[in-house]
Amino acid sequence: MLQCDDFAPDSERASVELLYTVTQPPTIALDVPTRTAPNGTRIFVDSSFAGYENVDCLVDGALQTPGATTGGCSWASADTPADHWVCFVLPKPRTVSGLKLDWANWKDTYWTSDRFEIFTWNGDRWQRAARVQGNQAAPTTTHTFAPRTTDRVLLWQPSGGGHPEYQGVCWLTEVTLLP
Ligand SMILES: [Ca+2]
Repeated sequence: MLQCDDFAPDSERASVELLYTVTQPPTIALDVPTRTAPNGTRIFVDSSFAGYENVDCLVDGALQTPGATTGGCSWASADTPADHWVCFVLPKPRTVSGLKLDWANWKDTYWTSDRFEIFTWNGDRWQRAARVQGNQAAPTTTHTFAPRTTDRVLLWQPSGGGHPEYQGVCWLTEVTLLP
């Protein structure tokens, strides 16, 4: 609470309440099982839903067909209250200015995550590039930021940040790093 005398001829004081939320950059361990995509990008995830371990599908250039199976052509995290994340470790640094995210479709719904953040690695620590809140359901959502050169990009979904009707998962069919 911040207060000061506002010098008005009354007994009231001007006051304003400031609330801060301090969020630490996520701590992730890149020691989980990984897959290496044909383009040399290594992909790490926090977890996978049973039957949805095929993380290569996130960078194969192909999209799931709505109404068709989601198996094999989409990756889903486990359905848990934990934070979920996908980390792309590139073969060499490149310019990245955003992510284009193609979401899985199931039961006529795009399971677009509601809240997530995008981080890039500066060689020493994660730097927040974008924070997304209230992301609307859509086949594709695009999130841009000031271009930077990096060899690691992290899509990080905090606990409960999934689609409002499926908050415990992150479910994607393709992730494109924008140059
Ligand atoms: Ca794909």
